Amino acid sequence: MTEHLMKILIVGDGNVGKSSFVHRYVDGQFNKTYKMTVGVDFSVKLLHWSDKEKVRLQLWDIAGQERFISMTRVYYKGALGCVIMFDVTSPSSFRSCRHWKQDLDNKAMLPNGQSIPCILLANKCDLAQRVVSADSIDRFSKVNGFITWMETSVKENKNIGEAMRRLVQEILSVESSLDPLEPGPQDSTYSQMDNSRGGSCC
Ligand SMILES: Nc1nc2c(ncn2[C@@H]2O[C@H](COP(=O)(O)OP(=O)(O)OP(=O)(O)O)[C@@H](O)[C@H]2O)c(=O)[nH]1
Ligand SMILES: [Mg+2]
Repeated sequence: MTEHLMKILIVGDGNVGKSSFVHRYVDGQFNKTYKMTVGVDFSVKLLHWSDKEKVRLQLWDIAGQERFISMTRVYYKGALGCVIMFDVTSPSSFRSCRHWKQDLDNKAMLPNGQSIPCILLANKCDLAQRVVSADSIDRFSKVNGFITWMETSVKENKNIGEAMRRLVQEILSVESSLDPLEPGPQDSTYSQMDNSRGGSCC
């Protein structure tokens, strides 16, 4: 059994739903009350990807305020994938995605120098007051090099697992296209043989 270890970043402005997303994905729960993240929170999720492969995800849920604190370079080190999230009822959180993507591309890259796979999530699509149009998200996603974008509702459990599967799929396909003689990103492992450790499971 091959186990792939992947460090995944979850970034975006404060209050867009990043911690809720991780909580829903890992624990299957949603909480209506907002508790601001300070610094970074960590979670682990184990996926049985196929008969021969497991994927162990290390999820780094980074506080929205961290973009202004210049700690992101430390957090991004060794990451293999990224979720950038905004709130469809907040145009400013959508505009910030450009800065989050630039910050990521400036500070994190694959061994071949390419930017790390990144998916754009338009969260809170259950809310009637949505103001960011699908057309503008689509254009923005293409121009700024996202692998794709998806509407999500953490509250209604819409597209949560789907979004993560799409990102993991992209990371695995990048991995298989990379030169096996090249060293992987620092502090991170693409794959390893190890059945011994526990963790939450899909
Ligand atoms: N209606 C609705 N509310 C949501 C959704 N996702 C999250 N929320 C709410 O939005 C608020 C903020 O969610 P968090 O997950 O704490 O936001 P965050 O992005 O982690 O914020 P920071 O930790 O400050 O960076 C909470 O009150 C959540 O209950 C959603 O899909 N729909
Ligand atoms: Mg949070």
